[in-house]
Amino acid sequence: MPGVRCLAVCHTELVVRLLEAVLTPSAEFDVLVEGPALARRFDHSSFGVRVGDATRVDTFVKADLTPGTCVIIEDNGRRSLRRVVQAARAAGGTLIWVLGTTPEDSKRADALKSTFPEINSLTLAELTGPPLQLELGRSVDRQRVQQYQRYLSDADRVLILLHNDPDPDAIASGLSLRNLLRRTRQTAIIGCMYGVTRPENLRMLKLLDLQIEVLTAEQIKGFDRIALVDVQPHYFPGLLPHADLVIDHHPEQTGYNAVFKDIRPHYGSTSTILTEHMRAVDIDISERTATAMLYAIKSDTLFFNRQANRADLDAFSYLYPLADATMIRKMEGSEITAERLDFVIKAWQHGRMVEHVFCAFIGEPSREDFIPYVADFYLQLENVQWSVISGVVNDTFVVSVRNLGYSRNAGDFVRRWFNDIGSAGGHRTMAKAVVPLEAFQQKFGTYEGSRINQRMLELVLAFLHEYDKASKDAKDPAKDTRPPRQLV
Ligand SMILES: [Mn+2]
Repeated sequence: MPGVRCLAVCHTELVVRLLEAVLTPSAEFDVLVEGPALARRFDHSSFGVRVGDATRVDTFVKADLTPGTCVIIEDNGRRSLRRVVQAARAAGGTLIWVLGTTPEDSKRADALKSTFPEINSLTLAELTGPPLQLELGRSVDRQRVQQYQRYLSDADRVLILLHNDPDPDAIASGLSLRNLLRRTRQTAIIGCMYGVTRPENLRMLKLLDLQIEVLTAEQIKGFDRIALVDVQPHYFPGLLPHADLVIDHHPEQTGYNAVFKDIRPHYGSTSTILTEHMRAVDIDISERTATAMLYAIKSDTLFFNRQANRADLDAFSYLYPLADATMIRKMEGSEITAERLDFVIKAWQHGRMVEHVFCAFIGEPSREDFIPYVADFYLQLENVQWSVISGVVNDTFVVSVRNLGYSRNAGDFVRRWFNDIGSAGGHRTMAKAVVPLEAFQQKFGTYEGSRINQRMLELVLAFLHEYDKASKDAKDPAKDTRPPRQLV
């Protein structure tokens, strides 16, 4: 329940403890009690405790109640319940649950609903299972989605902007948001500054009959409202100091303002966030949209091998029956094209295999995606545990690393050598570094062809041996970032 805050008005320790068990640590949880005696029982708890009169509006105001706060009010059978609900509403509360502890309470809750139709009721039994968490999260999502839907509804021209060379997650997120905004390809453009290049992504567009417009900075500025999905405004330096809506699963960035944003870095894909948005407002998800989103979740999480969590699995299982599985298989069919085969052969001819490491420099491919493709390819070869493929694209040195079952982390390898001269990052099993060729040459020496590959192999082996050594003598692993001396 990212970003969910709950404020509970409680009268008994049992209910406070139950709510704590159900809500923390995923939600921010505060308790409001009437007297200091009850409050003292929670002196050393992880949640906030306030003492105050819950029939007073200012008690809720002081507790920072906002329209997005989930207010849970324990029904203790007293007549003051109605006044507590009134006070919470008057203080701006819109998401209100009345928690009944006895069977009579549900009748009282029904009576209360005739005055306040928007309140929800809840029983102790419902409290102990996951449905509560889900329901609270969904209510917050619903409110959030309805707000941005309203905000964007009167705009003439809406742009849904994606990052360069959009991947399946960006494409599916664009399509999903267009559905959420109830717009068509005429009234909401899905666009980017540099179009799709990877063959499998082009194939996805073709199979799903989707269009991504390529736009200039000038054209982008001409839209009434701009929403970004799977990317944040800092990605476009100087272009978007302000955005209307940002939905993304990459780490949150600063330096821009957005009217609405929903950033969830622990999610495996932006499509997962948007699946939750669609479910929260009960929108019909078409087969085409479900197919795109399912494929996106699968590919962004590498079928759950990369960072993924419960939410990704939930979204996946929700979309699965709605999607066209055959079409996904067509999109996935790892396309062997003639030009890819050229680089696979080149890598085989010039690469080297040492200690289960396959290392190859493939020269200057016309596109960057040949490099990860070749890296993936050689990880399938028997005895290969690390595949390290490098190449030069537009004066940039690019390295893709894949590993399988080796104890060392691929992300650590690229950070170890390339973090100081370019961008380097990744996970245990896959990583990538992109550095200016000049910076690479300054740090590691100026070489050509097979000598570059020799140097890369040295870096890999040095990294792997450094680890063996460190784990053997269990010393503080020396943080020497100098390149290793060259092997002869
Ligand atoms: Mn993504």
